[in-house]
Amino acid sequence: MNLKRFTIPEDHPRVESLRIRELLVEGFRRGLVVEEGLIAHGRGEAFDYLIGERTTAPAREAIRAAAAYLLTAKRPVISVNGNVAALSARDVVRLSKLIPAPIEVNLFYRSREREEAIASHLRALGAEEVLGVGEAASAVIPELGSERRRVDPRGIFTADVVLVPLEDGDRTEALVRMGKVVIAVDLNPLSRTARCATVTIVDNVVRALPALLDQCAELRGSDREGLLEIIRGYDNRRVLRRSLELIWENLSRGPDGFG
Ligand code: PTJ
Repeated sequence: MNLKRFTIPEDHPRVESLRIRELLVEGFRRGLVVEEGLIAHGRGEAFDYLIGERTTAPAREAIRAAAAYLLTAKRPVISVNGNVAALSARDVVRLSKLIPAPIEVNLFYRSREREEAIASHLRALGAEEVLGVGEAASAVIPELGSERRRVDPRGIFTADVVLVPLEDGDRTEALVRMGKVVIAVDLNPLSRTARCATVTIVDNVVRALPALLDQCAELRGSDREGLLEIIRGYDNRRVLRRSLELIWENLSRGPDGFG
């Protein structure tokens, strides 16, 4: 199936951003992404612009802490929604093998068709087992109204560390209430997800996941005490504040602050 409709000129000044959009549109046409996911991406793009469309120093600090949490976890899990499947499925599969951690499909706009489409997309890229599809999501996150409450007892329900790249806030809050460590990737440092998560990586998921892979590969050989030291030294409030200050600094340079 040829999903390409338009050619993006290589020399376009915003070629990278346009390519990312195209991945989402392709994901939408394949039934992975929901219409609302395209809108959510637009909000993300606006914040990406404000942080300078690069992985900032505070994001790198969060990525380091995220790697330390994932590598010391007893039962880590990677949660995947439609946007993440369209943008970063390959990196999710790589990360799942490297940590190692199972992948669970967990959707806000849940439908069996999308669950299956996302799971088979991940399997086609090498995922061995994908949790959370259909009846497998038989456990319930307490005090959560959305469809995201239904989770796999072998995955998110019993996990100690949950990676939620690109998320809506209510589940992050509920997972933290359950005593879990939540690592979020969210371009909006002011979102509820960003403010509730244990570790918030304020970065585009397309840059954050490759950086997290590199960081996990680098730290994998470290001893447990060294990783726990990274965790103890991490302060998410400070990192969020620093991300906001960077946005402020970019804005205060005025029209010349942006490329
Ligand atoms: O696939 P589903 O059914 O689970 O639905 C997925 C969406 C994204 C539609 C759903 O989770 C949703 O509505 O999310 P929100 O509440 O719009 O939140 C998405 C957050 O992700 C916002 O804070 C955006 O700024 C942020 N965001 C969007 N694109 C990216 C991003 N963060 C990192 N990388 C991106 N590419």
